[in-house]
Amino acid sequence: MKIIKDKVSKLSFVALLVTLTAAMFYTPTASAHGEKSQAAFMRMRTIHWYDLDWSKDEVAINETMTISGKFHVFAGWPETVDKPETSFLNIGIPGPVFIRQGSWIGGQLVPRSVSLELGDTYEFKVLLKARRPGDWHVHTMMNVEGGGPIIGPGKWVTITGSMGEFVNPIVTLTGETINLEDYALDNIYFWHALWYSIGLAWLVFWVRRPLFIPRNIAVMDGKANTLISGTDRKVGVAFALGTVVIVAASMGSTNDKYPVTTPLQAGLMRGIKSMDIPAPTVTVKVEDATYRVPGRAMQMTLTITNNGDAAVQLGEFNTASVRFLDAEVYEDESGYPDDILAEEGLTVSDNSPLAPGETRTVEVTASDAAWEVYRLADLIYDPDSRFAGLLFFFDEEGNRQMVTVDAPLIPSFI
Ligand SMILES: [Cu+2]
Repeated sequence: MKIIKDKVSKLSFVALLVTLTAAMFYTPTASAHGEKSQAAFMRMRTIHWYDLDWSKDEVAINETMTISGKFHVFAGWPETVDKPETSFLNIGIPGPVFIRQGSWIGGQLVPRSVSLELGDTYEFKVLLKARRPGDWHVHTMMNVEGGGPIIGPGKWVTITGSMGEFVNPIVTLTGETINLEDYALDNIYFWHALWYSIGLAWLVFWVRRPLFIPRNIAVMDGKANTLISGTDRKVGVAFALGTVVIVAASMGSTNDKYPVTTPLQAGLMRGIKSMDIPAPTVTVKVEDATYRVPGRAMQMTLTITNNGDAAVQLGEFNTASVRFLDAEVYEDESGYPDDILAEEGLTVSDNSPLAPGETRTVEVTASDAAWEVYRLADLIYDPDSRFAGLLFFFDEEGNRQMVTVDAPLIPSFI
């Protein structure tokens, strides 16, 4: 009976180990990053990305491309998300398929976290170097402490060539040129293998005897003392001492080999320069807003007042990186990703130029499958179902003004 129990518990242990190992090694290639699963209110009410430009659609290994544009930090930032006091400008890609060679906000290099001000708009640029061939969805992204990664729009970029050719040379502060791609790789393999085998030896030593159930029975019977022998104790001490000796000795030799080291740099940069955008001369009041579930359309009643000196027309509504355009007023020529560009998605009940000094109440409809495909419509199931976005007005000469809107959204199921 005891032998059978031993066998069963050993078998189940091995099965568990195999499952865990398999789970660790099974890593299928991810091509997108769950951008659609991020809560709609996060994408609509935090960071608004616009005027984006992916400099290339196809790039060879070792070549560079840039992503540049602007982002507006929404003044109606949700209460449930920490303010962007510690934020890091990032790129959302499936693993290190590119390396980031530099990123800039307002012209300043930002290798660290930055503090962003609500209501401000910033210009940014990220320089990427291609590392792994394939088709990748490349997103802008802002990591906000307490808020998580806030994803921007993604565009497919193809990397060609072979990963074996990728190099990442840098000159260290001591004047040595190294290739970061394979620097000290042998050492890394060695240490992983060493600690892995020590761990495995430790496991095997304990696993080759009766496991959980027989040991539990022994403890229940008051025979716990018989479970650990003198040899077990000696082996335990040998493992402990061995570990300490290996760590101490290798630390000594590492310090000899690399006398100058500096810690990884971290910290917060404040006072990042935001854009000087004159206050818009157009004001917009959202009278009401509804989302029609069957029509995949959002309807807003807006009262627009033009306090400027040129007539304006509404050309674009941008929310969560989905752009709804009125094709008669504005056409996008930037090569913005198709799936989040509704070229004729914006309908305005009266979009004739609004003269200076004039006020007009209009019905604005933003309709596109993107509401469902990008799961923005999920917003209506939020306890605080508000929508937010950017409205762009254009005058005759193509001058643009940006107005933010932020209002409750009422769903309609008929
Ligand atoms: Cu993606």
